[in-house]
Amino acid sequence: MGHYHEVLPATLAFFTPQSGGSPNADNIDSLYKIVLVIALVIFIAVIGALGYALVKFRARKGASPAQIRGNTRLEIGWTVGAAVILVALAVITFARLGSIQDPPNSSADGASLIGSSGVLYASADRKLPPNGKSLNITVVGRQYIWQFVYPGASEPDGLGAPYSYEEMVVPTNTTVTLNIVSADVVHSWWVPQLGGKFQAVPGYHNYTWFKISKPGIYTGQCALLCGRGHARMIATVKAVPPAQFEAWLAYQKKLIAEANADAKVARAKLGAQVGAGQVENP
Ligand SMILES: [Cu+2]
Repeated sequence: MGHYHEVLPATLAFFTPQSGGSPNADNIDSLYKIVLVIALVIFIAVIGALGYALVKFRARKGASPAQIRGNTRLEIGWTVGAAVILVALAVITFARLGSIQDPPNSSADGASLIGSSGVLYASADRKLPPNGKSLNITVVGRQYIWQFVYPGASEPDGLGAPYSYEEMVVPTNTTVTLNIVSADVVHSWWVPQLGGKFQAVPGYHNYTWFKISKPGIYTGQCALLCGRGHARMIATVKAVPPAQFEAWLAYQKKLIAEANADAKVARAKLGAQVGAGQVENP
C-alpha cells in the first residue's frame, strides 16, 4: 500500500490494480492511479463544459444561435494541451518503469540461502538485483497445475532440485526472481498483489520478480484459458520468515530424496522380476 491509498477514497481503490504484496505491484498501482486521476479531471472538465453548453445554449423560441466558423486560438489550445498531457504521462510512466521492472536487493534480514542458481541465461530480459543475488524459482505452467522448482539440484544435469506444486513458499524480505516457462500450452502467471501478469510460453522464458515484506498468503490463478482444467489452475505464494523457509526447503529436499530412494528400490525389484520372467508386459 503506497501513500496513494490514504489520499484516494476507498471507492477509487476498488477500481485500481491490487497491490500491497511487493514494491512492483505498488508501483503499478500508483502509476495507474496517477493516470486515472488525470483522466478523471479531464473527464469531469469535458462533461462539465458539455453540460453547461447544453443548458446555456438550449433551443428557445425565437432565439437564433451565433454562427461560428472555427476558432484558431481554441483549436491550437486543445491540440497543444492534449500533447502536453500525453508527454507528461509518457515522462511519468518512463520515470517509474524502472521501479516496476528492476528488482531491488534483498533486505539484510532476508534469506541467506540464495545466490546464483548456477545456470546462466542468455537473455536481455532477465533483470537481477544490483548485487546479482536473488532466490531464483522456475515457474512451470502445466495442464493444469503450477510447479515451482527451487535452486539446489543434487545432480549436475539439474535433477534432484527441490520443488512444490500449487503453493510456492518464499522467504520474506528476500528478492525472488521468477523464470516462467511452460511444459505444454500457453499459461499465464498472475498473483495480482505481487505484480504484473506474465505468460508461460512453451520454448520461451519470461522473467519477473517480487519481494514480500509481510508474511502471508497471496493468491493467484492461471490467467489464460489453457484447457478444460484451467479454472482449477490456482497458484498460492506463501511468504514466511527466512528461517521457516529454509526449514521448509530442507524438508522438501528430504521428502524428494526419500521418494527417489524408494523409486530406486522399486525399480531394482521390478527389474529383478522382469529378469525372472514374472512380469509380463512390464
Ligand atoms: Cu493454465
